[in-house]
Amino acid sequence: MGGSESRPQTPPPKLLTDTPWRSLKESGETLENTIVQDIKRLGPEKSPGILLLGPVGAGKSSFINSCLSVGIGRKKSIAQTGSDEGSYTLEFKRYKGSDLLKNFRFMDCMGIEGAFGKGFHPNDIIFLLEGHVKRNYKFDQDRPMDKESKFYRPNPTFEEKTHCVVFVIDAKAMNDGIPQAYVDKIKWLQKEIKKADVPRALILTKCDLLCSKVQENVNNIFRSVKVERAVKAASEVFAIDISSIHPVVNYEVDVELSTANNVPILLALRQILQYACDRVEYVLDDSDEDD
Ligand SMILES: Nc1nc2c(ncn2[C@@H]2O[C@H](COP(=O)(O)OP(=O)(O)OP(=O)(O)O)[C@@H](O)[C@H]2O)c(=O)[nH]1
Ligand SMILES: [Mg+2]
Repeated sequence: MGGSESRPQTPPPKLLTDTPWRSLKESGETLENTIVQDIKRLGPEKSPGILLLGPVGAGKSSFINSCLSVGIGRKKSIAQTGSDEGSYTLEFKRYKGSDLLKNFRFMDCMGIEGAFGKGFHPNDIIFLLEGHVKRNYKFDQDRPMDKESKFYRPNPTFEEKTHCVVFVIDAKAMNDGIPQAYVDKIKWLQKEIKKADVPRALILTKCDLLCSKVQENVNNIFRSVKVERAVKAASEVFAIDISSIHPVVNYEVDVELSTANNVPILLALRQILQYACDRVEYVLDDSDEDD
């Protein structure tokens, strides 16, 4: 009798939970249609602006492409994505949605880097929230925008301002542990955003790279143990409630849209748009009282 044969084997770690960790009343195409209808019903009086922020290579530009694709019902790849030594996106870009997203604008920024004097300059957030930055402004890692710049807009309109900030974080990096320097920069940004009363949501990208079960089938995203862990970690590290954190797989590999990919993106999008519309309503209401 060989001793090794009778030794009890440790079962492999569970990759999927028995019931989804995020409970949803519907699923599949039914849920997809419900969310699309919910978004169609959002009729903001003025067009909100959504600003994307996050570390270099986290998938900010890809998430904008995913949203614009879902909005138009076919793959759209207008924001430049890729990887480079530093941030791939170097200029401030604004993209207007079409069809389902015709009332919304998305704003893309240079990526945040951990080191001081590298990547997105945190002080730029103040001008970005207030709408002072014109399209194609080339971010300067050493200094924030100044009022003398030809890209400085002195009198922004309501629609040029930011009405929701979306932090984009790589889910795998979240599980591996985000370096403290990034966390500190993001926390500082959050403080400024809170001061300006702008709502925040957080997207966890690349869940396919975090969990093999999600890679196999994106429908597993709300049953993935690793994804759930990443969501909880993000909530703790960035002090954002779990219900405002959304795991997704961006449309970077697939050629065609699918319900499985659409659903997590739409769930994220519906909340971001609702937050942005609430902010628009609040600001307009507030300015009425000033009259
Ligand atoms: N597998 C996978 N790859 C992704 C996903 N999202 C983004 N990527 C890839 O990650 C890389 C970086 O994505 P970008 O969208 O350019 O990231 P970014 O945050 O805009 O980066 P910077 O502009 O450099 O700050 C690209 O090669 C994308 O194809 C995802 O959900 N899954
Ligand atoms: Mg980018």
